[in-house]
Amino acid sequence: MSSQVTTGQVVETVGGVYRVRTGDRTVEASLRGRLKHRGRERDRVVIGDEVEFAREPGGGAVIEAVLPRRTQLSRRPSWSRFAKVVAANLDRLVVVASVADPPPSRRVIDRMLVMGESGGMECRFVLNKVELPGGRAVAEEFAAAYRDAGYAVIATSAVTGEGIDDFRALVRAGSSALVGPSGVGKSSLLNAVDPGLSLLTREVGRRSRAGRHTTVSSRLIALAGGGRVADTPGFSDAGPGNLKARDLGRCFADFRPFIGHCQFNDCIHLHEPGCAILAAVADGRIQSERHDSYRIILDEL
Ligand SMILES: Nc1nc2c(ncn2[C@@H]2O[C@H](COP(=O)(O)OP(=O)(O)O)[C@@H](O)[C@H]2O)c(=O)[nH]1
Ligand SMILES: [Mg+2]
Ligand SMILES: [Zn+2]
Repeated sequence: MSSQVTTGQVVETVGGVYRVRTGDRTVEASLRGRLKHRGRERDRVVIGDEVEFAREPGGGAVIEAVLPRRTQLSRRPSWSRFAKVVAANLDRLVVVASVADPPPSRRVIDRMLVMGESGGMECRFVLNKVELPGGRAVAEEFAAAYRDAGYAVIATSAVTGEGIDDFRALVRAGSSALVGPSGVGKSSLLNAVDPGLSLLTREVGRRSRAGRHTTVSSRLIALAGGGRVADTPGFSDAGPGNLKARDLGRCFADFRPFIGHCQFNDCIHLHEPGCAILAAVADGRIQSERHDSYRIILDEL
């Protein structure tokens, strides 16, 4: 008797256990040793992955195949040179910074935007803590710079509630991952949208409490009122992952109109004569701050 194959989405991984949502049920599954990959990727199975699983006679379920990924979120653990895929098929990456405490860094914001672009996600930018003294001016400066670079910006305060309606509307559609330095207010923003989540704030992370060697889970959290957010512990927010140098320019939304117009096909937009990107930087159509970030990230690839 052959077991029946069903498709579902991985919503939680803990060690070797995968919780798979199918219809309105969630089943616990293990992995078939010889997993079939319907897409090109050969990575491990992560939250958001669409999988085919079979029910076992004993009542369990086994994941047999992973379907092609629409998007992927890759991050580099602080202890490694290499990026790992931590979530698949998310619709968007929400880059979160704060106007102060910690202050926003264009380098850090740009790296995170590259992370989202390289994984095929829609990128949004949230600037939190706008109610702090001087916050309004910082918010306006950053909002103008990033709007100009092609990224919509939402200014928020988890303390006063400013901008929370816009943030809620954003995360209620489809699935999102929030990324940003610790302390900017990611957990606070999600708690403001859905108080029932009771996420720990001040980065009393599950990892730091549990200790380095304890197995921690990754989850896709369903928000009350709709939308899902990825919760992936234990990763530094650094680095665009295993991107090829020649693909980096495309991960800058403001560079894209100029790509393909350089004199040389293999131009990497650093010093080459006839470079359309450098020309756009020279006359202000691309911000030099953005090209500075490009140069720094390219250097690391
Ligand atoms: N002033 C102010 N503080 C905030 C705001 N949002 C969060 N915080 C505080 O910033 C700290 C870090 O918040 P948390 O949500 O843990 O940040 P995370 O590390 O990004 O998840 C906590 O002490 C929060 O109370 C805000 O909008 N304004
Ligand atoms: Mg947090
Ligand atoms: Zn060029």
